[in-house]
Amino acid sequence: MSAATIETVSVTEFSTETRRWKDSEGHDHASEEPRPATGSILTITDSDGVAGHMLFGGDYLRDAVLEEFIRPLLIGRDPLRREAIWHDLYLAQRGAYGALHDRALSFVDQALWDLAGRRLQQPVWKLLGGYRDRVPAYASTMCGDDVPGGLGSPEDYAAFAVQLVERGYKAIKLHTWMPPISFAPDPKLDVAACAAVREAVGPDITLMLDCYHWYNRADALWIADEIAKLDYAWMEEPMDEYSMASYRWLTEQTRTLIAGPESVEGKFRSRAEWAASGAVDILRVGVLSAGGITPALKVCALAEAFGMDCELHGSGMGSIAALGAAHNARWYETSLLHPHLDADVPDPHLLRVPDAIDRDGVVVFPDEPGLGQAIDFEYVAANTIRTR
Ligand code: LLH
Ligand code: MG
Repeated sequence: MSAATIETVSVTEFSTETRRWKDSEGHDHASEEPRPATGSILTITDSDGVAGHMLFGGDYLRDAVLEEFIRPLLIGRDPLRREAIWHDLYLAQRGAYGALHDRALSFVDQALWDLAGRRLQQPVWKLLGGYRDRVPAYASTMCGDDVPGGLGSPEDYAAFAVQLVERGYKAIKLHTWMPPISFAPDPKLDVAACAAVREAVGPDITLMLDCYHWYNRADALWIADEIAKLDYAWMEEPMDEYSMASYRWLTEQTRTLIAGPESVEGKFRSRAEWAASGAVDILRVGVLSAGGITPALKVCALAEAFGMDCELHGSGMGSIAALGAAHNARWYETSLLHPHLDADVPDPHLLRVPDAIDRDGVVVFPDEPGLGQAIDFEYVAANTIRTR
């Protein structure tokens, strides 16, 4: 039987609405009213007419990236040979000098997994081994802000944490204050927020901290030691992750488990250095930032070999698929939450919230073939700006 081959690679841009906005440093904030937005879908179609899709926001797959790198490396290939395609894209990155970024690899990899699931009529999390069919989610808060009724003080975090526990969450990760919105970074304020939340939710809720990302070693160690007293499960990214030596220094000295890296480039290779150096206790990887599900799973296996948990950064159905495979991952990180945002309401281009959290704070994985992104293709068709 001859294999199907990839015939078309296209991006559809459509009008939609969002209830989030990003500040100049890329942190998400809640919007009281929905704002107009442009969504994009990468679609890869094979010679049997089977298509795989990847939904994304932002202008990340420009014409030059599609024309110069992606189409030449995909068209005519067997879409099920993801590892071969991913490896060729990875090799092309060196000479592309940043033009072919890890997000592009991630979108292609996820669209190819979606295609595989649709072709084989199976959900991707099951194709990847189906270690589990559900996972507890931790509520990941937005950063602190200066919005009335938002996240302006330790008391605000405590009040929001109570709401999240009432909603069913068994774990909460605080993102505290980061410039440019609100205050200057302040270790004492971070610890005060951690203490207020612990006091409000009691001892049985798992808590984590992701604070200002550019503290120095002394401040990071002080915060880590203080939150150890509050029984925080881990701390992440309190310092610039380009200094792996600083993380090794911190990890060696504090009782709080240190998780990372999140923002460092280098996919599984940089994570191998972090694991081998003892720079963290919990190894992290993002499906979006590390080039897709395929490389993220290599990090999970690497962590397993080192006897470490692997923590998947970021929400999305690619993370859910990876969580279906990795038995050393414990939690799903929700999209960033805020008191002004009802995360149970889907964006208009979705049929439902694809990673819905049940009343026990658990995500039950979808049964449908592919990634289960719940894209409303009728809405997309009615609101298409252009397909290229
Ligand atoms: O700085 C931020 O806005 C957050 O740290 C954000 O990047 C978030 O994705 C995160 O760190 N999650 O773990
Ligand atoms: Mg983080």
